[in-house]
Amino acid sequence: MSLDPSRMAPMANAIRALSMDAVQAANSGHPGMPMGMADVATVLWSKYLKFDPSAPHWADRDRFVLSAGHGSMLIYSLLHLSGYAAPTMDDIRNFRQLGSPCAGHPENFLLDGVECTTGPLGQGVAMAVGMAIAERQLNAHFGDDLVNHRTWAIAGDGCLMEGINHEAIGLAGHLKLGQLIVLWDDNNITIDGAADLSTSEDVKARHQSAGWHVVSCDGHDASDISRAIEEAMADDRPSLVACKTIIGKGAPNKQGTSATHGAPLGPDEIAAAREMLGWEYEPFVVPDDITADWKSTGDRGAKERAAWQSRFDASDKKGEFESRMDNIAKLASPAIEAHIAGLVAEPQKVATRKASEMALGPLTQQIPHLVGGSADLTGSNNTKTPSTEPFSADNYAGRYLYYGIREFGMAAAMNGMMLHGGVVPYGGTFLIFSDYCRNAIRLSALQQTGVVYVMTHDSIGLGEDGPTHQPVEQVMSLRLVPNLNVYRPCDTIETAECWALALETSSTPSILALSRQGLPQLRGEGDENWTSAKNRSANGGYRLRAANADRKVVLVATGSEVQLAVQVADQLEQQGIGADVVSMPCTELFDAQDAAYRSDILPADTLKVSIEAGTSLGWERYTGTDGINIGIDRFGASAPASDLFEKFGFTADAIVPQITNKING
Ligand SMILES: Cc1ncc(C[n+]2csc(CCOP(=O)(O)OP(=O)(O)O)c2C)c(N)n1
Ligand SMILES: [Mg+2]
Repeated sequence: MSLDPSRMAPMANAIRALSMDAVQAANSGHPGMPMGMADVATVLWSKYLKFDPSAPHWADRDRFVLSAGHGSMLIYSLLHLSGYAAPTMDDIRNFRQLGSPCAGHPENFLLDGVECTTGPLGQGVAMAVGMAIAERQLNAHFGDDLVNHRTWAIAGDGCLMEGINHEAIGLAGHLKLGQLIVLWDDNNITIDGAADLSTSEDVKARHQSAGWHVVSCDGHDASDISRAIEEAMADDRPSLVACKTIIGKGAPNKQGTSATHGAPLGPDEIAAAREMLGWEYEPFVVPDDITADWKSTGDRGAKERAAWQSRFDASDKKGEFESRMDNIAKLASPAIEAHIAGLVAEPQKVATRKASEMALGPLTQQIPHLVGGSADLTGSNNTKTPSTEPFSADNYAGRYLYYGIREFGMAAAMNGMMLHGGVVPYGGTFLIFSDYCRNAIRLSALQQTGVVYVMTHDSIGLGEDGPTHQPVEQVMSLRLVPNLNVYRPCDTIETAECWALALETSSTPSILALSRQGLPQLRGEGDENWTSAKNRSANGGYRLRAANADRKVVLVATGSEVQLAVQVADQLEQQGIGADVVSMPCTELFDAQDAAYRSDILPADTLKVSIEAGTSLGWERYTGTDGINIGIDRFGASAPASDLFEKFGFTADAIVPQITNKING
């Protein structure tokens, strides 16, 4: 159907009314952005966006990202009005209240149609880039018949001002992601006042120089908006549509000012806005004719979906496509069985980053979903395998992204790829630069996207590059993030096990903290005929070696320090002091074990000693306050790794006396 443009103004006003009334009822929220972008959103949803409210998970739907997440009432209005099952009008009435899916900022896990969680400015656009990458990747394999959709993002001045925007548009321009269209709410207002208080950059020229197509329009003129969108759709570059808008449009005294950005308009201004808009209905009432117009916006998508479904049903790629969109959990462990058998037969002393590459060999060979990459550290992160050809503008079938020096952009793009579906991304950088991606890692966890971060050079053990590159607080601080599994494996077999676990937890992201330096293989015995049931890392921490003499000590270590714990145990045993060695590759998984298991591994009547070349704070949870925590609570130094471990007390000779002194009182 094609809506009469004159019908669009009342449709847009329905968004305005719902937004100002919901914010007023909550006495909190952001009316300005939804009111300002109501016209653009109405044109997009009624004429161009490919969606079917009755099938929100339809794989070939367009993706719509509200990057300016503070304007959440815009997407709640759109979903409700166009006929999604949720949010209901009651949900909208309860905007921002406990239990309402209409949270302060849009959350992907609360509502279908909210493709990603937004609010941290800039990341929505960067996730949209990831979605557009995933779309092209799948298109290259399955063709236009099954995968051919656009990714749309609405972005504010803030989204485009954030540093991550530079990374995101650079990547999108380079990859020529022509199916990506960003609609810029060009209102020259941010919280502090006029945007030009803080910026005078030419946003359009910046996009052009990054290889984007740029077009402008009057964001309150439906036909001009259509013209610009059609131009953007026709261009084979990613497009920025600069929509000149008035923030809070419709509120006669406050529109155009930052007063409408993030506060209720107040009863008087709302009454005046009703007058100005000719909106004579009570709060949360939308008249039938306007509701009917809105409901009809989904008709086009329903038809397109039906046509897609017939193509899909007739396609010889149907089964393959379904398995691509499916969870990969079942595939991960079987893929590494032969690899682990090889390690049992022939132990290998390699860095865990190398062990990761070895595990990735069969994983990427057997799991087509896996799309790797690195932020310009491919050779150091060991993320590239023979099965993953580069993904580029000339080869969207590729499975390896050269993200460039864009750690934050990479992390956000990976979130977008995973949220899109059909693709499970992993990406590498140095662990120290996890801080550069930090808020995207947090959003992986919040959004329940099981992306895998391959973060190498995980301690002072990286040596000569010195303290700028040596993680100290990173491993422990990442453990603080809810719903994030931080793995620090100690050898080849643990690394493969952690990879399997990381891929089996599709709604929990994982960080693999991997060593630069070579580590002996400590596992092998008992690992014959390995299957997922024998994945010892699955318990998070386990007894790698039991005490011989009467057990007095339990040494708990991670990653490169597990071999050291073994040396310490040897020396203690020589003195007749029994010591268990517990390897703890993932504290989160250990915490999830039952109390009996945990107290068997960390018995109350022993001296517990943690050894990790990182911040010691936090290890008391496992050692008790009367244990010993061997860590490093200062910045490292530039020197060969062995000298650093010696200087900072990570030697058996330095640790053993601390333990014997404590035992002997
Ligand atoms: C990373 C980040 N920094 C700061 C904020 C707080 N914040 C929310 S909206 C906004 C700026 C608003 O400017 P704009 O994007 O132009 O939105 P508009 O006022 O036009 O709606 C800020 C600073 C945020 N949400 N995310
Ligand atoms: Mg603005």
